[in-house]
Amino acid sequence: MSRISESDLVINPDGSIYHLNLRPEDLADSVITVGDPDRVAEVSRYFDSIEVRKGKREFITHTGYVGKTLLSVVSTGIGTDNIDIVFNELDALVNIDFETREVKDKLRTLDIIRIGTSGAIQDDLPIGTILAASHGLGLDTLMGFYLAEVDPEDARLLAMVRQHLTGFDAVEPYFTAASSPLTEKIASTLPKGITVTAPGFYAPQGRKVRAAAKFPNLISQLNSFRDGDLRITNLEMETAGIYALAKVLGHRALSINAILASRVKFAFSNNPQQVVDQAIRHVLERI
Ligand code: R1P
Repeated sequence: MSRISESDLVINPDGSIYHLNLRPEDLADSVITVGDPDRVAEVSRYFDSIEVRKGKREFITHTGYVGKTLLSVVSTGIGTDNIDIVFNELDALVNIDFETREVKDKLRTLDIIRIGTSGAIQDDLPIGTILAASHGLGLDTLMGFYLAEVDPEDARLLAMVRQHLTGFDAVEPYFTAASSPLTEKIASTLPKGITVTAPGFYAPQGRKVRAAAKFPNLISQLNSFRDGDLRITNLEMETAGIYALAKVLGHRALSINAILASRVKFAFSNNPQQVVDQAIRHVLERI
């Protein structure tokens, strides 16, 4: 096994990983990720005990027990650039020996569930819906930097989506399915659809404020895609990166979206906190 250098994998003097500020023993095998650092405590308030509270920058972690299950909840901040940091560091914590800086012989698989907020782009998905991402469609550039094996079914769906998105030349999209076992365990009762991950909040998600959008029909192009019952349901900023990097690293991932906005009805939730809390309770009751 080759040794990973000090500049490729930065370990702090106290033995913690560079950004997450966690030591290997601080992390559980089941991980909930949230965007907002304040949401970490909104999840961990349901824990029976909190064993670890650590953090740095936007990356806050609480690890504790729900019944006999040890869980970590980690905030990622916004965007797939942060997902790159969080997922590589979560994987390093379990799969790299920090003493020898070598990849361990026996690799561990994490179960990673995102609880995030999102806007719906189908008019039958009202504000307040808790929606599972069956797939992540990335419109950001993260996966242009990794070698990833693509499942034939994901490749087929991506080719169909690309054909459907005529004139969209902003990026090279990528497409990855959710973990089937996690979907069965956590999301069997939830509505599902393809989640689009955008590299921004405004024009990259079809919003119009002052800056002119290059793709003014982005929402109608996305929400008119169909493959049988499968359709594109919502927009956010992390899921596709989570699904694709989890797959590259051998972890299981699922993204649960609290729908706070209807992008086709031009409306936003009156009580976003309640919707997010409902998504948190849904996941914690099934994890
Ligand atoms: C944008 O406001 C943020 O909200 C959504 C988007 O993915 C983006 O991170 O998710 P979170 O509420 O989980 O951060």
